[in-house]
Amino acid sequence: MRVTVLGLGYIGLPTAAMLALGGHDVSGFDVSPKVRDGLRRGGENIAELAVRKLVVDALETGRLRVADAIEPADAYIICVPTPNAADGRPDLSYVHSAAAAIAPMLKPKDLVILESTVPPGTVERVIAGALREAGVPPDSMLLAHCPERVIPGDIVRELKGNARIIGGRTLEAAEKARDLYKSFVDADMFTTDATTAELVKVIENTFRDVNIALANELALLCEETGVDAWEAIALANKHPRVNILSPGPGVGGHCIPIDPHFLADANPFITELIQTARRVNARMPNHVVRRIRDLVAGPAHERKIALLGASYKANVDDSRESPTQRIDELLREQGFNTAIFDPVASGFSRPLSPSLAAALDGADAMVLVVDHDAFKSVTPAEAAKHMRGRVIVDARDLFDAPAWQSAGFSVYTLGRRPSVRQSRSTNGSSARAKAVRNP
Ligand code: SAJ
Repeated sequence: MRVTVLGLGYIGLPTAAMLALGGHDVSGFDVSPKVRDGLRRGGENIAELAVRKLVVDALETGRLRVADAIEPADAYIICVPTPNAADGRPDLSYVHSAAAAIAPMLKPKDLVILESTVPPGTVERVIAGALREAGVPPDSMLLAHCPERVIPGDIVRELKGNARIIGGRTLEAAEKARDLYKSFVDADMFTTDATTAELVKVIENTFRDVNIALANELALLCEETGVDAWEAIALANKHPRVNILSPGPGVGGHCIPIDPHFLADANPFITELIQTARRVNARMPNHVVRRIRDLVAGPAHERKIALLGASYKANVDDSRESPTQRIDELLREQGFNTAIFDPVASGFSRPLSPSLAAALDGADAMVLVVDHDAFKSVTPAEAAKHMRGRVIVDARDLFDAPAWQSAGFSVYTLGRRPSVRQSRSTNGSSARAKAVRNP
């Protein structure tokens, strides 16, 4: 099939590459010239290495082209962002623009697939609506919603291996979309109607937000009671029907903190649980900052806090809605000086330190916000060489707290009472087996 992919971001690009490698003739378009140029230079701007390799392989086949304009095709896949507008509601203008842009080139029975995460009803209201506005009868086209489900960090494996929900505006649309995805999806594909598919996607991310909120609430509770939350959650997860996620300094990214609003805003009176979970997660940066304040004595304006990690989660470069953003803002509002180091993040709102040493130089506290693999090798000796103070705040349970304590640091790990001893050995083998924790 001739396929045009609109939006070459973290979903559109690997999807376009997969389709090309699956034998389709794919034209990819992105409104950003920077993105297009980067791809033409061999994908140097793609942070995830497996995705970069996939794209390079696809470009080499000649079946994936980066186009400077939207090209006519038999199938169009819309993978554009749906950010939160200033009023907190989803901004569907990119979805509308994409549908309006392809409208003049559509032929009867062309397939139009929306992959972007959207509030339920968007295919009908926005895509079919845009076609109608352009004088194209939506009933003459095959419209579908096939929500993306891949996790940044493991995109290539999940694109192939994750089951897909294929929601068609009609059964014919769903079946045709499923046939297209068959060229690279090596998992079950379930067909349904478009609005159900839209809802399912938002449910998935809401489930994750609520689950993380439970972990965060338990972390705060454990700090009060003196129990180690990481150990308690790991042990609870030994139950065959319990699977609690990990606490952390907040929930970031462009999906999990935003998508639950699509449900909550639909009816604020019957979505209390979803809204409460959002609040629990949104206040985690405040909790971390309160602990920093407790541990770092003296006037804030004479104190420097080094934040490790600026992206929204481990080993990804994306900084959207990153908890570090909020922690940094709160610290600076209180008068602290801050420095942020992240070896992988891009697009953070303020300049980052050029090196770990520069961030730690003269710092009174080091705060681990993102558990990048690169931070695992930070040692107490290295930190002590540069820091003025001896305070470590670990919001991800990455560091070996006893080792840092032995080296003279005060350590607070999220989910453990700051004053209790940090290591609890039960029966010789540590019950805090990190291996049982969720990824
Ligand atoms: N986080 C925790 N504790 C955890 C897991 C995550 O605090 O146990 C935090 C992370 O640090 C991060 C945030 O939550 O700040 C979100 O990270 P994530 O790994 O949970 O999710 P995303 O945003 O990278 O990807 C999610 C995935 N959704 C689900 O797993 C249901 C992915 O499959 C979706 O495709 C993606 O959203 C999306 O684009 O919608």
